[in-house]
Amino acid sequence: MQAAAGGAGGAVVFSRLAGEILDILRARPGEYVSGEEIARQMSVTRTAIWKHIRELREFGYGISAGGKLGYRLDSIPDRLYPAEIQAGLTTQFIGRAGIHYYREVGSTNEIARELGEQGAPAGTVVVAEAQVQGRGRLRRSWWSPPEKGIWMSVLLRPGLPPGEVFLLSFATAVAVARAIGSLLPLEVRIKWPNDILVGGKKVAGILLEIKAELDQVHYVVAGIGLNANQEEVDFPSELRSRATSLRQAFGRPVSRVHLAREILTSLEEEYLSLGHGGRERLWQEWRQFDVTIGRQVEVVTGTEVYAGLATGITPEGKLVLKLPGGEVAEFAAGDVTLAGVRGNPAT
Ligand code: BT5
Repeated sequence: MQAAAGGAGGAVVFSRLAGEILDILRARPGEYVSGEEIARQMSVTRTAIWKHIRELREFGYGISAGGKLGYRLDSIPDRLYPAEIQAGLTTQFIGRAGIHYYREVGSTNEIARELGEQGAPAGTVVVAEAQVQGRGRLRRSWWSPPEKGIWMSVLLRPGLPPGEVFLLSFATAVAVARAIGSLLPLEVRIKWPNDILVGGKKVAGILLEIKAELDQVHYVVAGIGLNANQEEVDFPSELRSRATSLRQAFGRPVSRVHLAREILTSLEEEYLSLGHGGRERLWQEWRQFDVTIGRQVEVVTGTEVYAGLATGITPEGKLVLKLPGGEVAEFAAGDVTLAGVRGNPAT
C-alpha cells in the first residue's frame, strides 16, 4: 500500500497498521480474534487497535466487535483497494512495487506516466474507482463511472527495442481476454487492434503509451479499461449499442478485485513470455481470440474508409486487407467495423 505523488485528489488508502489488522483478521475467516492477541502480534496498544478498526470500518469493511471475544471480519467492500488486490496476488513484479489507489482521478495513464517520469519501478500499478478524463486512442474519451469498472494502468520498463513495443499492446489485450475467460464462462473475443468484445460489444479497451528515444524505451504505460458492473441503463445512450459490461453478459455482478488480480497475473505472464522471445506464442493466443481475420471489414483511418476482406496480421501487428479490386493494403492503426458477424450486432 502506498501513498502516491501528484494527481487529482491524491491517493486514498488506509494506514499500514489498519492493513496489518486486516491481514490478521483475514487469516482467520469467520472467527473472532481478541484485541489482546492483535495488540500483542502488532506490539501496539488495544486503544490503537480500536482506532484502526474504526478506520477500516470507515473504508467500508464490516467488522464485528464482540467484547472480550475481539473482532471479526464480516464483509469486504467492493473497492479496488491495494490490500484487496494484493491479498493472494502471486505475481513476481506487477503490483508488487506498489499499487496506487485513487477514488477519482483524471486518467490513471496520466498518473502512471508521472510515476514513470519520477523513476517508479516496473510493475507499479495505478487504479481508480473513477476517471473524469479517461482517454482512448486519438484523444477520444473513455467513459469511466465510479465503482463500476476497472480503470487501471501498469508501468512497464521493457527491454524491447522501440519498434517492438507494439507487441505489448497485443499482449495486454490477450491478458485481459484470458483473465475474463478464466473467471467467467463468457466467450471473449478481440477485434484488431485490441478491442475486447463480449457478445459482439466492447467490454474493454487498451491504451498503450510509450516514452522512448530512437534506440531506447524509457517506459510503457499499459492502460486497461474494463466495464465490469454497469447495467444497460447506466451506459450513455451513444455507447449502449456498442458497449457492454461483464455484469450484463454474465447476468450477475462480478468481483472487480478478482478480475484486477487475474488481469495483473496474466499480464505478467504475457509480458515475461514476450521478454523470452515468445512472439509466436503471443500470436497464437491472439488468433484464438481474434474475431477480425476472415471477415469483411471496414477500416477507418482518419478520414479514409476502406472496405475489404481481413486476411491476416503481419508480424508487425498490421492488419492486412484484401480490397475489392484485388489489391492488398496494410494498416498500422485504425478502427475496424465488422460486417455481418454471425448472430451479433456489427461493432
Ligand atoms: C480504447 O480506445 O479502447 C482504450 C481505452 C483505454 C481506457 C483505459 S482506462 C485506464 C487507462 N486510463 C485512461 O485514461 N485510459 C486507459 P479506443 O479504441 O480509441 O476507443 C475509444 C472509444 O470507445 C470511444 O470513442 C467510445 O466510442 C468508446 N467508449 C468510450 N468509453 C467506453 C466504455 N466504457 N466502454 C466501451 N466503449 C467505450
